[in-house]
Amino acid sequence: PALPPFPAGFPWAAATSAHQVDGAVAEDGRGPSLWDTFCATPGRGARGETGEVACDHHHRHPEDVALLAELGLGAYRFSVAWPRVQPGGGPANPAGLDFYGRLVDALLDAGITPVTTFDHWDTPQSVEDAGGWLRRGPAHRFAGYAALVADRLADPVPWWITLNEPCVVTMLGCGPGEHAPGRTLLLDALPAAQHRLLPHGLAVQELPTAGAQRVGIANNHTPVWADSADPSDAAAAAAYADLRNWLYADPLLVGAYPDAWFAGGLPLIAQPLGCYGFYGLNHYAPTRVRAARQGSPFPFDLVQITGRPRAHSGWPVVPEGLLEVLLALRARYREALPPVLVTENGCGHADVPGADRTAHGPARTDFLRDHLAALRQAVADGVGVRGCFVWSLLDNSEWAEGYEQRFGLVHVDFDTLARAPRAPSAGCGEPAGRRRRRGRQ
Ligand code: GCO
Repeated sequence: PALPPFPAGFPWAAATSAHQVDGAVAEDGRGPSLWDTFCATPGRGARGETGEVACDHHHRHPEDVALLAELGLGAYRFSVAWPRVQPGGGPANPAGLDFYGRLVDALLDAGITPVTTFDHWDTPQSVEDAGGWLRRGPAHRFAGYAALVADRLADPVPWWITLNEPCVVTMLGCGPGEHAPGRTLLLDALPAAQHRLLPHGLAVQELPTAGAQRVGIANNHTPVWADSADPSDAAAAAAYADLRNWLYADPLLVGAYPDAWFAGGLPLIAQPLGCYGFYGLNHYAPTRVRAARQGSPFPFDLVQITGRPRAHSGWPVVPEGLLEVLLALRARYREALPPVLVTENGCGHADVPGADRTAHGPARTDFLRDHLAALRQAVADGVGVRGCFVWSLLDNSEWAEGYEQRFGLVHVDFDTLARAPRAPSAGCGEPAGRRRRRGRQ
């Protein structure tokens, strides 16, 4: 049977983040972020690509706001670069705050709702130099920074996201070191998980005083599939789900850690649910897990999901995974689940030489259509979803992968920085050959 349409006024939106689009890294008195340092280190970023110029959103934001309006999008999720606003601790850098003030004004003038992330991974290098997220100290510095931003922008900005995907900072940045800051601590990285949630708790406490009204987090969730019915595979899948999904959500929503592996900090992290305007869900793909083979450093092994199309990132395309993850959140948290915003969903495909770069091509069109159908099913099933942000507005720097994977609704030519909205016609699909698997989906 046909699904009912999305509710009238359901907000359609797009997202970006500062490191991935802003560029202008040495302007305005901005200091280096740990991602600048990581990308400048030989062998870290693909093809030596950095965020120095990125999409030059810093200078071209008026054009990008016009594109959002042209696409008919009602909201824009962007992030404030902490090292632009407060590069070394102490008072705010006024020129840095002014940039975000201009961006917010342009959005409001165009009738687009700003949704602002305080920290989308680009922590100042000065924080990392002082021990980074392996220590508790940055939590307090983050809360001070968030208050500076909120003092300036809270009135016009209705929606605030404290952190983007703290799990990735622990699981890719400090565990295997595939992301900045590039530490290779394996399971000894776990303190970073708690130290990433402390600033969230502090900010949630303090932001309403600074006038911020709807505050939430953007957590990445993946359905975790056991590779077989064998109890050892099921136990491995449960351990992975704890580490990857629930460790970052249970403390916020039910005031407990999912497992005895974790400890500490709860009084700060577990804020009353009334503080949350929404829960942000980033979702890309499910993960298949089996019991660890001998010699594995983790209590599970990841197994490739086969029989599905793949995005250029190597991630399997499983639209019903979005429905599965929304139903799992509702089943786990029930009335403790705030209204959900899908704060990221999308797919990256490389340009195909000779193909029309300004067409989405069937792979991205199918991905978006089928994920929206899964979202519509979740809404029809009564999950309280309040809006959806496509990742991303623009092709941009995909972190350590550089600029090859294109996630944009808008094509960016990285030689000229010219933008061109993609039309939903055939033309740019997945190039044969290079399909690398990444650790996070
Ligand atoms: C993340 C980030 C985005 C990514 C996107 C595609 O989830 O990793 O929020 O910055 O670019 O998810 O990988």
